[in-house]
This record gives sequence, C-alpha cells and structure tokens, in this order.
Amino acid sequence: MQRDDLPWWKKATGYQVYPRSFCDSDGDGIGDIPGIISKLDYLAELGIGFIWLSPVYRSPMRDNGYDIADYRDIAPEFGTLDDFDRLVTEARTRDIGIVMDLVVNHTSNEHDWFKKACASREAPEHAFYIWRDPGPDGGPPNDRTAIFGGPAWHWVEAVGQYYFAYFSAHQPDLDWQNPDLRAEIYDMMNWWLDRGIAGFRMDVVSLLGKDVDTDRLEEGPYLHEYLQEMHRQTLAGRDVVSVGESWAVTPRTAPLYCGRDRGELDMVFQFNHVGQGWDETFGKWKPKPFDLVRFKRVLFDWQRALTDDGWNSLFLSNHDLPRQVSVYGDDGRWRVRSAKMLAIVMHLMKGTPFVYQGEEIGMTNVVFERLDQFRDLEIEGRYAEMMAQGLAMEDFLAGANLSGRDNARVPMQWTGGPQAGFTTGTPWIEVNPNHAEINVAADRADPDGVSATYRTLAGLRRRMPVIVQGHFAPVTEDDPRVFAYTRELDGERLAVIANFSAEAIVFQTPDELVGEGECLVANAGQRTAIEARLELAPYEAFALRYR
Ligand code: TEU
Repeated sequence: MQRDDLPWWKKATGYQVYPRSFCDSDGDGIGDIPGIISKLDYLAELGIGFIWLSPVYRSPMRDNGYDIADYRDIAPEFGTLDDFDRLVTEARTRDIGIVMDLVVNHTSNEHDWFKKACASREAPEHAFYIWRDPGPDGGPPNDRTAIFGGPAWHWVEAVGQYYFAYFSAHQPDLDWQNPDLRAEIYDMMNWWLDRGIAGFRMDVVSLLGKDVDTDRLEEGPYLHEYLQEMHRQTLAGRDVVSVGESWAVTPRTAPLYCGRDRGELDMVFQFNHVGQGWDETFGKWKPKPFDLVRFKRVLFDWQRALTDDGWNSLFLSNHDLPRQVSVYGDDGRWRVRSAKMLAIVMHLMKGTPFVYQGEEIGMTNVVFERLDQFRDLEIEGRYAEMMAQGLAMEDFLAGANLSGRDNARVPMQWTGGPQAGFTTGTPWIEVNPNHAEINVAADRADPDGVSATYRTLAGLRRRMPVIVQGHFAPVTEDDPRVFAYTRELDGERLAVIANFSAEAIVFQTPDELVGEGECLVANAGQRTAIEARLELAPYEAFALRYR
C-alpha cells in the first residue's frame, strides 16, 4: 500500500548548512548566501529535501549568529534579504525547502530591544528581558552560572538591576512570560513564513518556559503553554516543519512536544545518544570510550518511545558536535567504510535524518595545536575556567580537539586546492589540512565515495514507504559489536545489520533475520542473503529487503 498522505518532511532528508563555513562567493573568507545558492545543484543531486540554515540574521557574531541583533535582516557578511529570497526561490525550483533557525531564547546584547532595555526601566523593551534586583548581599540574585562560563547574572548600572543570560553575557535571555514579547516573536515568525520558508529549527526550545526565581530553566512550568500558543499563532494551517532543539528532553517528555494531538512541534532534536558518551564529571571534555550497547540502548529507547505517536529526528552531527566519523567510526584506515556504516544505520531507522555539511564526504575532526587557532566562544570561556582550576595547556587542547565545536565549523572541503575551494581569500577559521585527500570533488569522482551512499539512502527514503513508516524492531540489543534492526510495513520487511568494530567478526544471526532478498545499500560488497553464521568485514553495513 502506498501512503502518500505522509507529510513531506517524513519522506525528506534534511541537510544542515552552517553558512559561515559552507561556501564563500566574494573572497572575504566568510561563507555567504550567494555561495549557498551556487551549491544548490550539488545538494539537489545529493537528494536532500530541505536545508536547515543555521542563523543568517544580522548579528555581531559572538556566537556565529546565535546572538541575533535584528530578526528581520540578514547579516551583511552573508548577503541581503534579496539574496535570501533568491535562495528560497532557487531552492524551491529544485524541490528543496529552506528551514530557518529560530533563536528566541535570547537576543544579542546589541539588539535594539536590549539597548533600550538597558537605558531605562520605563522602556517597554525593558520588560522583554529578565531583570532582578540584587540579592540580600547586594550581589546577583542567585549563583547560576552560564553555559559558556562565568555568572549568568550581569549588572547594569543605568537601571540598577541584573539581567539574566544563560549562555553568555552577550546573549541576554528574553522574558517569555511577557505576552508583548511573545506577540513580537510570533509576528516575526509569520513574516518569515510569509516569505516562503519551509519551517523552523528552534534553538534551545525547552528553555522557553523557564522560571528563574525557582531556578527551573529546562522544561520549565510555562513551556508547553507557550509552544501551543506559538503553534496556534504561527505554524497552524501551514505546510511547514518544526524541529525543537533540546538538551533536556527525554523519551518520557518527547511526546509532550511532538505528540499528534499536542499542537506544538513536529519533532525534537534530542541529545541523549550524544550525552551517553560523556564523562559524569568532565562532560564532553573527557569522553568515555565508545560503548555500542549503551549507544544502542538510547537510540532504541527513542525508537520505542515514538513508535505510534510523535516523530524522531535522526542525527549524529551538527555545528555543536565533533565529526561523527571521528567519534563513532574510524577516521583513519576505515574512514570511508565507517562513515557509510554510520549513515546506513542512522538513515534507515524511523524518523527524519539530518546530514551536517561535510558529513556526506566523511569529513573528520581537525587538530589545532595552539589556542589562537580556535574561534569558538565556548572554548574561550572554558579556557578561562580550566586555567583557573590549574589544568595543563596540553590537557586543555586535547579536550578541545576531541570535543570542541570548531571541529564542525572549519570550512567545507570542496576541493584539494587552496583553502579547500571554500574561499579565494583567508578563511575566518583554518581549513583542515586533510582537504588534500578528503573533499567533495574527490569523493564524487569515486563511485564508491561516501556521498554515493548518502545519495542512495535519500533516494530509498523517497521511494520506499517501509523506510518512512515501517515498524521498527531492534535485534540483539546486548551485542557489543553488531547494530541490527528490522523495519516492516504491509508485509514488506527490511533488515539492517552493521559491524561497529575494526575486526572481521562472525555474527550468530538470530533466526528471525536469516533469509534471502535484495540488497538495498551496502558498504563492503552486495549481499543477497543473511546466513545463520554471518561473516562481517570490519565496519561492514548493509540493508536487505526480504523476498
Ligand atoms: O545550542 C544549545 C546548547 O545548549 C549548546 O550550546 C550546547 O550546550 C553546547 O554546544 C555544548 O557544548 C544552541 C546552538 O546550537 C548553539 O550553537 C548555540 O551556541 C546555543 O544554542 C546558544 O544559542
């Protein structure tokens, strides 16, 4: 049975563009919108259905655009509103939607609202932000610290109050409890939706319902009331997609955001599968050795939680995370094969897959040897903290190289030529020297390149309802080396099997998987049967449709 009533974003593969690092058209060393337009044919060939565009709004770029100074204008280094409209139109002609990044937990401290808010308590904009009087000792209202280091409260002499900024002092939090502020945001969202965008990715969405007085920040008391209101006033009745980013959401709370009858969002970006690899004390700066059983447990729990209601997003990479082949695969000898394996395993689960720029050619982490090579404000904040704790420079650099956000932010590697073909000028952050070997031109020239597998996967998803809709069933959850599952819809059945290790192994196949069929995708040779005693090559992965 064909199921053509499915929303387009369930059949589509998403692709995240980080504009600053994607393609520079004018030689200033910073990627821009005309650069993105020039690569639309490349993205269309890859078979993607929509682009999630990291912020392109006017911004002082302290956090590369996640600090917005004007919600209704484009950063001059990225282009103009006309360029943006052209991007939307040009993408549409290729059946690609443009999904904007909605960053409304905070603005930049250079937003006009905030400047007015700091000038006078009487200004209406003052009430757009979170202000509190000093605590009893004259200091900040409480000792909350900011995500990027230092205190979360900052004193403004002119109004004699502290403002709350959960990320950095340059990113003051908006007061969502103020209905006038919420109305401004909805109005702005409609302004973009009316320009023809395909939806929103919503930055740190689970912080919007916070109550700073009781220190309930994540998934706070007002969250779902606001998301429902937002939906009614902006998204309802439009054929767009909405994805809420949350570091706090769990399989238990996810249905509250994306359950069918909730009237909130279509799906969430969750990070449980990322966080399972972090140290209890040092977090991402000291990751644990990869543990497949732990990793599968989280992903399978999410598959189970949203089996009948809600929808999963499927991803391992974004602009905040290190490169997936370096974390979960092998970025040396088995780079190409393990990059394909990760794609096969992720894209064939139930949900909408997201590819982060460069992932489709197996781009790896970069190695920086000096502090001044990093650009991320998180590294800056973290460095100050670590030095205060007496950490050795080399230990700091090791953590930053392993987990720092700049890994994902070095320029897209288009060619093996100067500056990886990203710019004719000096890039704002150094290119990875391995672009000589790892680049789009080389990968595409190779029929066995990584991007060929991504193209195949996107095509399969468009064609095969079982990939979109099929029931998901995990197999051998406790096996420390094999990742396997089945999908089933209306009598059609698929198996996906992957060896997450650098050794050739023999998998004692559970009876339910033994059978013959057609190979849909593979990274180490075609397979037309799954035997009881299955020999798997290092990092081998494949999907088989049973006869
Ligand atoms: O990220 C949310 C967030 O919490 C991350 O900053 C995360 O904590 C961090 O990467 C872990 O090291 C979103 C954006 O994706 C990120 O780029 C922004 O910096 C952040 O919000 C603030 O807008």
